[in-house]
Amino acid sequence: MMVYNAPAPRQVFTVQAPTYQEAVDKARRIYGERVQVVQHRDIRYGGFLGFFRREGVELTLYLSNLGLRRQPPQQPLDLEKEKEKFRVLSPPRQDETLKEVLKEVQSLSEKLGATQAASSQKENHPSIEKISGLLYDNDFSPAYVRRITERLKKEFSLEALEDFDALQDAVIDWIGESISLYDAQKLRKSQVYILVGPTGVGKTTTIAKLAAMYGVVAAQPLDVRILTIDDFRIGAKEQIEKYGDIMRIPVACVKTTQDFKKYLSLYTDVDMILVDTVGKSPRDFVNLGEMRELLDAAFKKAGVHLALSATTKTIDLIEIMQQFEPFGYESLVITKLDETPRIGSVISAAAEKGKALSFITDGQKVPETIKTATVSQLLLRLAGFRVRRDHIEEKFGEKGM
Ligand SMILES: Nc1nc2c(ncn2[C@@H]2O[C@H](COP(=O)(O)OP(=O)(O)OP(=O)(O)O)[C@@H](O)[C@H]2O)c(=O)[nH]1
Ligand SMILES: [Mg+2]
Repeated sequence: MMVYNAPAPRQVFTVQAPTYQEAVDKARRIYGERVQVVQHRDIRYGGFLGFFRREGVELTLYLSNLGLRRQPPQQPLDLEKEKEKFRVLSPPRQDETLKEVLKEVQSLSEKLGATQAASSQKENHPSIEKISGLLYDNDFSPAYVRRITERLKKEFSLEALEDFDALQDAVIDWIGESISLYDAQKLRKSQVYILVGPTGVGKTTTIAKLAAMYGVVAAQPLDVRILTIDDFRIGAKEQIEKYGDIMRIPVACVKTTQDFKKYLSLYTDVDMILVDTVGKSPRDFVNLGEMRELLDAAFKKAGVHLALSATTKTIDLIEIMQQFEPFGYESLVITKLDETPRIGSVISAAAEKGKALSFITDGQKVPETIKTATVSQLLLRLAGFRVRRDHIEEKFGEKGM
């Protein structure tokens, strides 16, 4: 919302609107109940470069101190009375006042004209176009880019827009603020970690990385088990068993809900049970339903997390997120960040759906290519921007650690 400076008492100012009533309403909305009409005149106003100008009314007003005390704040303005006041002020003896008022009106109209010109200049300002180009280069969604450019137009004056470095700093800060992070500490409490997601995004690999992270390389390794419900494809079970063997972490394959329940009751003393799920296409709802049933068996102490590949377009990410919504997933794991220099699609989709990021993975090697997501790591991946590492680490460094 535009911020108006309240005029000093007795200082005149103008308001323009299509009709007298709308002008009064607008004045009261902006300046409050104390507005008093000094004069009104018919004008042509608004428009762009002289086109699309509309007919309307311009009121000259001032803020009354007296009226304030007499009039309760919420009492509607009596239009007839206001018009009457205008008529009272009109007679010749008020000539001097009117002259002054008109002079003031003229200077205010000039100021207003300048503001309108500034806002249209901002519209196509090279700095804003450059920022928007950079955001698109990073694959941010059109909606996200629009939000940023609108905010720039609102918060930066025409002169301030010339300082491109300051603009970049602000935009990077805003992007950082739009990223929400999942508190990884919660994982230790939920015991069962279930990773869902579309085919081939890297669920199995991520489960292996998490098993290593928590069960092997941690300062105080947890007692970890892996369950896989991916029993259908040739080689799928072997893939996760191979990792399990190397890390000496037991891997079990579950085929039915009964199986799943059995393992959960067997593993009551285990610190963390990582569940790798079958990678069906998110469009395959029947299978999602089956999987949901399986997951329900562990639901109370389980946290579901959604794996998404950073190489996916925003619009597809949003569709996938929507289709996995019935699982009530708690966070997003972003995989394959090494395969794309562009992180805008992931940031845009997560911001749009209000989801938090927990981990990012950036390679095929197990276990070193997984990290707890931090704002700084993501911002440092922005291409084309001048990213000040010191500044963002100071501002966001602690988040997600
Ligand atoms: N570059 C890169 N490749 C990855 C990453 N994570 C996984 N992969 C690779 O992506 C491919 C698929 O990984 P999987 O872990 O089998 O994926 P999945 O989601 O379990 O696949 P399905 O079980 O078939 O749905 C493998 O070649 C992995 O090595 C990553 O962070 N970066
Ligand atoms: Mg898999």
